[in-house]
Amino acid sequence: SVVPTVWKLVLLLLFPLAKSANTVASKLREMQAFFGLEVTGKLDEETYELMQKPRCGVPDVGEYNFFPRKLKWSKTNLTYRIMNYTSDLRRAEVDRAFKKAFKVWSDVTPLNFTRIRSGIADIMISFGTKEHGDFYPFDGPSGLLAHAFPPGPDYGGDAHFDDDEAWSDDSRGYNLFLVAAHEFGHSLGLEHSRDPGALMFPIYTYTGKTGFVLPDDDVQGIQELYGAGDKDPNPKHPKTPEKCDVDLSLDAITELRGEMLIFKDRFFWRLHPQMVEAELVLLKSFWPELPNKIDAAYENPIKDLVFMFKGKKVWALNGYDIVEDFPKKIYEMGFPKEMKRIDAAVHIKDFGKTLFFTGNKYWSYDEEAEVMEAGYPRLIEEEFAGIGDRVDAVYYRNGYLYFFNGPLQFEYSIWSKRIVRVLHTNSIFWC
Ligand SMILES: [Ca+2]
Ligand SMILES: [Ca+2]
Ligand SMILES: [Ca+2]
Ligand SMILES: [Zn+2]
Ligand SMILES: [Zn+2]
Repeated sequence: SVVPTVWKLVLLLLFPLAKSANTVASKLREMQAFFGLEVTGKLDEETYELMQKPRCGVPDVGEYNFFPRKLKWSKTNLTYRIMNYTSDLRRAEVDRAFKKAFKVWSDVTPLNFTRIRSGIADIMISFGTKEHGDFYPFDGPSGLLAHAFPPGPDYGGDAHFDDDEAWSDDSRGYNLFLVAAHEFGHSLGLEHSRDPGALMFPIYTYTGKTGFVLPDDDVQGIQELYGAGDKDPNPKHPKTPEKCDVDLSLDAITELRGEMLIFKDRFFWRLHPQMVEAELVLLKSFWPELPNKIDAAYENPIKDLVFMFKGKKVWALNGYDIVEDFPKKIYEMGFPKEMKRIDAAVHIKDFGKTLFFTGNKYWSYDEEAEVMEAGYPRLIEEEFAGIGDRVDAVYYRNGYLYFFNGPLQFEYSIWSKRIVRVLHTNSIFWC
């Protein structure tokens, strides 16, 4: 068999019903298809990496659902009861996390949630470890974080949280509010989403301290079951970008060790040179300490560092790790103190120079001497005629600069100093 024994154990933990190697392979194929990986049925590195990530214990695909699809409550007034507490948080903090998690769903539906303190509620909430009274045991720290049952009598709607996790109300350990909001989605009848931006995506990502807003994909899902509510206090639900949208514009582009990273809102696409299909992931799932959205990025391959910019700050990243002493202020690189942000950055390795674009001007930075070059800033229009007077994102390849401005992309030859082609922004994805 191609699957080493220790991994077989991992697989059996994840897929307790998969008894034979054949079933394991078919489960792997389902999982790979769900997450948009190459479907091999084999435990390759990418699949293994994915399996290591902290996640919800509710299975992703059809035959592993606890119950058939499309279950929903036939009433709009639902009750919940908190049966016990974790020792990780104060009781009031736990109460607040669950209340806020229910509000995520009541804000966008006609549903109301009332807490009761005795008797049987529709949604019974409890903390437990390992085997905890159903046939779906937890697994100790990390791995499975929680699970919940779809609407129905008895266990139906109930939500269980693994008390071997360190629960928090911030970025440490696992954020109870975020996990609870996801689980209550199951309690109301939602399944997992393939949209990496959705709350119902099965993998846990801490999304930051700023106020949580339910993503559009989840709103569509829950409103399909229950309809919309009277008034939504926060009607702007973030949509996940579509790579083939003809109006697609970009925030930033950089290479990272031979891969292209293409940034848009909370996300970036990873584009391997040999792969046609780009993978969309949340910025926070790679670099939890970075802001949710960045202005500009570039790679210095000699130093093996990627620099990312947001507002007046710059971060240096060595793979997954933020380099010590970062973030720094951009004026430490030689920019004027009053400069608020950088729009785009690109490293031209043939010259050892990095160009920075902001507003209608650009700077040139000498990477070896680590100083801004004399004679800058200059006007973009003077050096790069025809690309417009601003740059959203830019990258360099084989003598060409690719400038992105809204839905258009300009291929510019640095040798002949002119635009060679004008393309749609989304053509970077071969749309
Ligand atoms: Ca119940
Ligand atoms: Ca666990
Ligand atoms: Ca930008
Ligand atoms: Zn889940
Ligand atoms: Zn359980």
